[in-house]
Amino acid sequence: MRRIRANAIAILTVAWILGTFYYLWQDNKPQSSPSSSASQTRGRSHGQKVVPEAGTSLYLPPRTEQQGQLLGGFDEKAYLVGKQLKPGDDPYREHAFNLQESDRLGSERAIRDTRHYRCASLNYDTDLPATSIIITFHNEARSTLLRTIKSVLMRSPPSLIQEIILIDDFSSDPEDCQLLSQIPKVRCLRNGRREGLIRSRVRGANTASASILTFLDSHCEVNTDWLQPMIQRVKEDHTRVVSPIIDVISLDNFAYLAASADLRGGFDWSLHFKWEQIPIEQKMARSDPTQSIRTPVIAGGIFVMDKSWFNHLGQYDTHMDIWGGENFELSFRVWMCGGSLEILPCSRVGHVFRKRHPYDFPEGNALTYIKNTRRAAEVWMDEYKQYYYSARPSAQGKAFGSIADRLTLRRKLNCKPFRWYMENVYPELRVPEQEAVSSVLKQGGLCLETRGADILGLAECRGIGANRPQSQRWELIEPLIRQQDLCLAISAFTAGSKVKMEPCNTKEPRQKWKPKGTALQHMVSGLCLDSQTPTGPPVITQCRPQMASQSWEPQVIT
Ligand code: UD2
Ligand code: MN
Repeated sequence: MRRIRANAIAILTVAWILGTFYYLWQDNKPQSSPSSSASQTRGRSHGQKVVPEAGTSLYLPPRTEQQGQLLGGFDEKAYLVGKQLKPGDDPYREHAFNLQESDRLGSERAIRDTRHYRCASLNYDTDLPATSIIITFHNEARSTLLRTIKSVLMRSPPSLIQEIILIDDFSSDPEDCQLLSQIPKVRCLRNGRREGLIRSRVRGANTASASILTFLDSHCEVNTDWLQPMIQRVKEDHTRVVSPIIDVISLDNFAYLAASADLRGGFDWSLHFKWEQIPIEQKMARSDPTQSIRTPVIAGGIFVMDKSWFNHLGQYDTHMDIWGGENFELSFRVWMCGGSLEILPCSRVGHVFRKRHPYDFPEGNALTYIKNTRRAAEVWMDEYKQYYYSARPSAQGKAFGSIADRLTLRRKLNCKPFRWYMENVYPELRVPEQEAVSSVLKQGGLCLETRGADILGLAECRGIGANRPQSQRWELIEPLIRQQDLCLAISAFTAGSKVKMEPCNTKEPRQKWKPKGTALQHMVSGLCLDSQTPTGPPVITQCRPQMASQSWEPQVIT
């Protein structure tokens, strides 16, 4: 009898061990990636680098006592079954990721703790303030949305989660959101029309009751202790805006992959976001891998910010539509108006990076991106916006609405110029080499010329092409009007003041000009270059459009 019992125990033990191994194997098994519509690549992971896994250890989520009650009366099975892929459907069609894999995973899976091992021994204040989590979505898959919410509830200290605010941006099925509000702490707001993520987040922020805001995309999974480092940094200094390292959730097999910890956010002049290596000097100076990383811009979707600071700085530009550009606008504003942006390596959040937008843009994808980035450039980039227009010529002339309110905000907040941002925050962003194009400045049949050291006047245009004399050749490189090393400068800021030549200096306000119709306006005084009499030296006078003496036609010398 005793032997039978011993055998039974032995068999059960072996079965248990085999079962455990099978479970581990299943979990690590690479999934097949079916052919997909994802071939229309747009490279939207912006160069996020994934670090190969070193000795994967299976991390099981902490089973707190609360676990069972995390979802309250919410019927998870019914919610997920309500919207599953039908046999034969393309699993990538609706969401631009493999829905079949996402559904198969379940709502609560173990993910590897991808932080540097030294992060685990850091301590945080015991009295950190709670946060409102804000998640906006438009037709998100139920399985990814629920996994985002559950990961937050599972992997955050409950006392830090005041509420989770979902903004349903007019998804086709209102129940996607409504049903989730049965989960304790989850609130659901539905837009009466499609607003886009920018206005939706502002709506969420306006109803948030905590003093700290945390923004997440609707297809994330937060990792171990993701929240404490971010709240700690914001508590210490409310002007900091902080982001985690954004790990990669594969859009094909939903594997959770660690992203490189040596990256920060950057961009090129077309305002295209990209991940880039931390500059080498900063990398060398980093003795502590848990230290925060200063970043010129944030990716945009996942960040923590003090609510009063968010409001004080003007929330978002709510005239931006649907998607895109708001991350630049927010980043420039935070840096230029007295705050800072950083990435915290001890906070990790996974995100499904996609290769195309799975949703429509009512005004079209390209026009919307141009409108949004153009608003950011016009409000924040000062004279550097010319590089944006050179990199994105199609933006010229496209509608972008009124920016008067945002310019008022910038003035009210007394923000620094974009030049300051370039010199102090992002000196690595190179200003494109300007091709010096020589022109003549024609007025009627006459040309502006220099006579001797610094005297100017109008004279008959001479020579053609390469035979034009040097004294009639001008290079218009905003804001300067150059002739070799000398630049056009006003002698005083009052109307009637003479214009002369002096050594070029881009920081000299007397040398800054911009085109205004066919006139050339001095940027600081607002007065225009005026020939007055054809023989005398030019002066600056009140701008009067259509005045012949203020009309200058630059003609490129070929
Ligand atoms: C990145 C950001 C994203 C946003 C965007 C630029 C990350 C991880 N993601 O793009 O948050 O800053 O760059 O704008 O940094 N959504 C709506 N209404 C819409 C369109 C989108 O609610 O009309 C939601 C969408 O369901 C998602 C979020 O906004 O939860 C971001 O959209 P995405 O995931 O398509 O953007 P992503 O990750 O490519
Ligand atoms: Mn996203």
